[in-house]
Amino acid sequence: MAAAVNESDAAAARARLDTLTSWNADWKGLRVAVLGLGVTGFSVADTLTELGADVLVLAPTVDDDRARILEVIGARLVRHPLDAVPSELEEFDPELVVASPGFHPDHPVLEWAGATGVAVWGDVELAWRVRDKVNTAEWILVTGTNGKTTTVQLTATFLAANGLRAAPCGNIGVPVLDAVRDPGGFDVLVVELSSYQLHHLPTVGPGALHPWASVVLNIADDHLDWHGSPEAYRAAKATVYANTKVACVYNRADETTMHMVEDAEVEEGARAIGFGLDVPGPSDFGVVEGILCDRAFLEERRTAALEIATVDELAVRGLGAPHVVANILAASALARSYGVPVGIIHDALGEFRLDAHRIEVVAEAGGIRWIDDSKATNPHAAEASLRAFGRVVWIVGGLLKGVDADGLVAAHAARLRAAIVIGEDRAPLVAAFRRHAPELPLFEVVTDDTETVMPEAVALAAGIAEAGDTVLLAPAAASMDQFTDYADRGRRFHEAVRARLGGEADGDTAPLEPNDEG
Ligand code: UMA
Repeated sequence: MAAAVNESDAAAARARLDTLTSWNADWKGLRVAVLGLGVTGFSVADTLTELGADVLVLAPTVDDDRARILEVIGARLVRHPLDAVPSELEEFDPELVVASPGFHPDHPVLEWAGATGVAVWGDVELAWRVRDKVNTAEWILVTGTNGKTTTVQLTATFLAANGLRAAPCGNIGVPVLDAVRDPGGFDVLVVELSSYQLHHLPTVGPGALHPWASVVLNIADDHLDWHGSPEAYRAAKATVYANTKVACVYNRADETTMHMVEDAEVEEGARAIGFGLDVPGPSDFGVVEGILCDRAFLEERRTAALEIATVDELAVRGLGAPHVVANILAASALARSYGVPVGIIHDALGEFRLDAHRIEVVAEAGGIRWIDDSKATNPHAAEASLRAFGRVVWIVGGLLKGVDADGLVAAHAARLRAAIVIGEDRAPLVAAFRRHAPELPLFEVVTDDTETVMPEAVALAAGIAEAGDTVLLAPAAASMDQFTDYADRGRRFHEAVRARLGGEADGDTAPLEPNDEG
């Protein structure tokens, strides 16, 4: 298939790539194939053409506006299903391939690159190499199975409250290259990294990141269909700690994250900082008698702690669910590593609001609370959500991504009033409920019509929920089988609840209290 591998050409190309560690390096004429033309591919093509590289973009589907802009900036576009290696790619003979995060490691084009010795980078590596375009910001890296986006937003909020120019970017939806090229410049980039992005990042050599601080918030099985095994998924996540300069933040309640820090090659002087909902040791963040505390970034940490906020004041602001408190502790550790005073963090929390579709109260009527946690796209996130409530009517299901939800059903069957199963992968969930909760009222929404899934689920829930119950949309699964994305799924849930309740819903919704029943 591929043109014969010319090893000396490949070695020469790699030697050249090693020198490309600055915006001002010689990128001129470098032949780069860009895989995918979503937000990432576009930011990569735009950057590389500006640098003077020779760019060929390969994509199966292309937004017309982006196609037009590519033409203007001088990048070539090949529309191809990419189920095999396009002949145009072989003729182009790239020195580098930059892959969008969604491309699976054994995608035919990436296998071709491996076989022919062509280097493959992700967009994050390219962004790191050209990070000196405007001014060189420090990078704080955030990954984990759940809570990434909230933690990135919290950290950036705390830094900004201290007068720093902080950019939340990465998997959160803003390509890192867009932040790096922002003409205003930033002091700190707070980068959310998915396991896909981490998979493509080297930990040594000229493309390796050297972050100021880094965190793996938690680890549970997710994206197994992409990575192939839990071990490969964990290995990708662990790379976030490599070369950290100041603080490796880990979750005391999740030993895997601690071992990742122990095994990481970090820079001299970098500290391991634990966070958790229990009492913190020295060098930790935690909770003492309802007060969130820093016992890491103060001289007298053996004997004293700094107060950040109380769980009660967070609960009043809808930030009291245990997993949200954990995210706040992690973000505080990251911000404190950069010198943000605890008083600033306290005051910034007063203004902070969770994004939509994250344990969002949709309505309260007749003593029944309707909660949208559509962002719970895997069992681990749904677990945190279920734990935050008492008696629950649970709307669950979608695409399970190769992950087993059996344990989740077994662990929470006792708190359920009923389960309503939606989505394409209903069979394993229904089987799990039959196995672990044979008496539980169980309903299936069999339609796959986007318009009717939520109205049907909500009608079933309204029929069975009683005063004091919570109807919880926490699907434990991805949404793309029936919805555009998790936000679309959540929005349709809101609409269905409002349509169902009409004028019944109470005007003011109560903030979430942390639940101590679970
Ligand atoms: N494509 C293919 N073949 C493939 C994969 C992708 O042809 O095998 C094409 C698709 O047609 C698509 C294009 O490549 O149009 C875009 O690629 P992409 O799926 O990598 O998406 P981007 O638009 O570049 O967005 C990516 C992240 N998407 C994924 O990782 C799937 C966005 O995360 C991220 O916000 C953005 O880069 C900026 O960094 C989204 C996500 O769902 C929110 N992430 C997953 C998650 O959080 O669970 C990992």
